[in-house]
Amino acid sequence: MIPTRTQVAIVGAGPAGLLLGQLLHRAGIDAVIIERQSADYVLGRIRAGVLEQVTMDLLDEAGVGQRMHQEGLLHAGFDMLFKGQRHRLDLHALTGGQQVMVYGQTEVTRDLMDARRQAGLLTVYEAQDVSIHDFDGPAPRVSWRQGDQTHELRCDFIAGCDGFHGVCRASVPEGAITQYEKVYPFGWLGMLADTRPVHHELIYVNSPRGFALCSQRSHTRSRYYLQVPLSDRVEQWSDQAFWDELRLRLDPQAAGELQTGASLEKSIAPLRSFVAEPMRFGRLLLAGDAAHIVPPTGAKGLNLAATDVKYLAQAFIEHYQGASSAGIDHYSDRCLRRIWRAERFSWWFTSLMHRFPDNGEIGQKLQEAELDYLFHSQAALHSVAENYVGLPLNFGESAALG
Ligand code: RFL
Ligand code: PHB
Repeated sequence: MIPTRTQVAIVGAGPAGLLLGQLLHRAGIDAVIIERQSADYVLGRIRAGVLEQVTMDLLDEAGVGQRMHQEGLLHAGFDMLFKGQRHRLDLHALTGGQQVMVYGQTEVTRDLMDARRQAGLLTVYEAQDVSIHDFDGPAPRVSWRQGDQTHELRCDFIAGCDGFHGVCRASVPEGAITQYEKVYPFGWLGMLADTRPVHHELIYVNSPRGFALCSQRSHTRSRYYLQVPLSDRVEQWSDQAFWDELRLRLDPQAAGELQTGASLEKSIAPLRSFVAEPMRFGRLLLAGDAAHIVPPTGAKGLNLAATDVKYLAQAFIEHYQGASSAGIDHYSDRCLRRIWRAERFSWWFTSLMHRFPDNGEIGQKLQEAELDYLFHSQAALHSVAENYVGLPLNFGESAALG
């Protein structure tokens, strides 16, 4: 039975929506999730792979961290390959002991879906024509269709967790929102394969042929990416063509050790930097990709979605415990500070590692000079490492830093 009223209506069952649902449930707050796709479709999207400590902590707090700790891979560093040579960036040493967790977004989503099912909580999948109403007043509503049945859910708040192409941000009147956007002139072609990863850590590659990334999902499952022109179609790329091009972008040792095999999935994702300000409009609050997109180079997208959700859950809990509405009032400002820092890092890392068609030979030389500088400067290495593992939640909040 679908209720007609809940406290928080969550639009979108990606990691942001599911994590918010779980945190609210643990605090005794009622929420219904409305998702456009089927559960299988959501689980079939291969996306992020790297979790920051803040995200790991939040998954633990939500009670869904168990499998991540068993099956996830802690990484204490990664390699950067430029001018044909690999250099290791030691995250652990540079950040006083921090690491990142390699654990796929698909697995995070599966863990959250399982927890939701076990708790008997409602997610409406395959909802058509989802619309949100009256969020600028005291009684917002969400409506949708399923077959020839129309449903309406009344609520106190709407959490817009419906990703970049969702309905929530699009429903805000144009004059009430400012959007900042940069679209990069290339995409990432990703491939998943049941082959032994070429290296035990990630390799980020700057090559005159374009960027490449060697990532993984387990000791037996690899995830690789190639920078490709936006005009490329995934059908143009046979598995063989992918492996051949990847080999050409790697150093001789990695190229020699690369294990190839049939792809389980291949897809092309465009790269974009995007921020919508503010993130709250009356009783509608946006979180995750609905409000911002980073190019995936810095591995920040899912982690930012998780921190938005942390702040949003705290704000709702404060509100319902009758303590204060300060969390809701300050939600947008609190998130945006962290978001812009991650946008800056992701843009910088993308600019450093990709081939930009208009920058020519000098562009390549300048990138190589910057990479060479990076690996000879402790200060520069430290800066990359602290951003990659994720800046502390209270970064910049001390009196000294303003
Ligand atoms: P999602 O995952 O897009 O989920 C939104 C959900 O909303 C649903 N939806 C609707 N539901 C109802 N009504 C509507 N009108 C709706 N419209 C949409 C959608 O079906 C979907 O289920 O957003 P969310 O939850 O904010 O999560 C964000 C992350 O998915 C995203 O930031 C990351 O995947 C980004 N990302 C990475 N992030 C990292 O932190 N580390 C990484 O290593 C990393 N690698 C990546 C990435 C993204 C990539 N792609 C494909 C863009 C690698 C790639 C290649
Ligand atoms: C991934 O494994 O999908 C991945 C890892 C690191 C990134 C982006 C994507 O920076």
